[in-house]
Amino acid sequence: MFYLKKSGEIQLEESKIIYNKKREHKHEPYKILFTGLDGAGKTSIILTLNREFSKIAKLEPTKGAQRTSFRLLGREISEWDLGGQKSYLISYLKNPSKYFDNTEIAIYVIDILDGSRILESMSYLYDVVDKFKELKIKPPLNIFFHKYDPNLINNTKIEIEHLINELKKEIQETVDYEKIYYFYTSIYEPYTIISAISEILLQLYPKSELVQKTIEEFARKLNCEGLIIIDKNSIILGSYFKDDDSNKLLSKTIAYFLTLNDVFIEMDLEEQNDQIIVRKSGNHFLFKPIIFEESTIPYYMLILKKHNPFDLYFINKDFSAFVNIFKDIILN
Ligand SMILES: Nc1nc2c(ncn2[C@@H]2O[C@H](COP(=O)(O)OP(=O)(O)OP(=O)(O)O)[C@@H](O)[C@H]2O)c(=O)[nH]1
Ligand SMILES: [Mg+2]
Repeated sequence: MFYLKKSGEIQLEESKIIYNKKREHKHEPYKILFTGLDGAGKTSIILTLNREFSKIAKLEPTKGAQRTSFRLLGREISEWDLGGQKSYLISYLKNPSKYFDNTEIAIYVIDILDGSRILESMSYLYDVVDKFKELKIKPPLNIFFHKYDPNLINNTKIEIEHLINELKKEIQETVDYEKIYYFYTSIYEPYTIISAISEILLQLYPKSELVQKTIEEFARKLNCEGLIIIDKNSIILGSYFKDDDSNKLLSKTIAYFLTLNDVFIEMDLEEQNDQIIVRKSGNHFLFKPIIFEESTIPYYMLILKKHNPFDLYFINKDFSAFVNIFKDIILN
């Protein structure tokens, strides 16, 4: 009797704690931190994700900590872009609780084209990790080897790959940190940024697994080569590819379909549920908004079919069923 009562009390205490934690999480946005030296490319990465390509050419150094927020799967994400000029870097380290605390995900950007500042960049990385430890937080640390441009000539590419391997080794040996992940990114291949950020952010959302399963099922039903669901911030919520070629082809086109769609909306050519169809050398692309209700922000579906053109009648029929399931997962 006594035992039961006692355990009941403990149980209650525990569930209260869990409940409070959940409540806290519900209201507070996830904090994503972008840090690294000045000129590393942090702001350019964020602008690429927002498809604000024209702003990249005129970029000024970021002044202090710039915050923006957006919603992903119904949760608010607060994006902190920490300007990397020397005086700012020092002030972040002096006041770590203000800048680093509550970081849910950290992205550290290293300019791999600027060999002369690699040591400085590594040194700041270690400072940041120390601050995380001081604050007793353990956000996944995602290191972007940035400016890994597609047009690097062969010799440079080999040198850079060598450098990156050395850096990884050094980080592994120097930093005692549980979750470190590496990405190769370039603004000249927007999909490197889109896929890295999507992978990183979706770790925060347990329901993304269910979304992924639903997408795979739907893609098989359509018998297509590839299918991607993406939101308006270029975050890939799930994807299916029959093979690597389809993956490459579809992934590389995402940013351009989204941009084309932006143009159509801007020119008032876009009606709800309008789809864009493109055919090139036996590859058929279909880009289609997913809209639940008029007021909600749309998601987008991009499908690749090889050989056979789309049977739009069948796609539309199956599509409505898919949208209902998708909506249930997203809104609950
Ligand atoms: N080659 C190449 N250049 C890039 C890439 N990304 C950004 N840049 C250039 O790098 C420069 C600095 O980019 P920013 O985004 O302002 O760098 P930042 O890290 O925000 O710098 P701070 O705001 O001072 O901390 C700009 O001239 C960009 O055009 C890339 O992938 N490849
Ligand atoms: Mg900046």
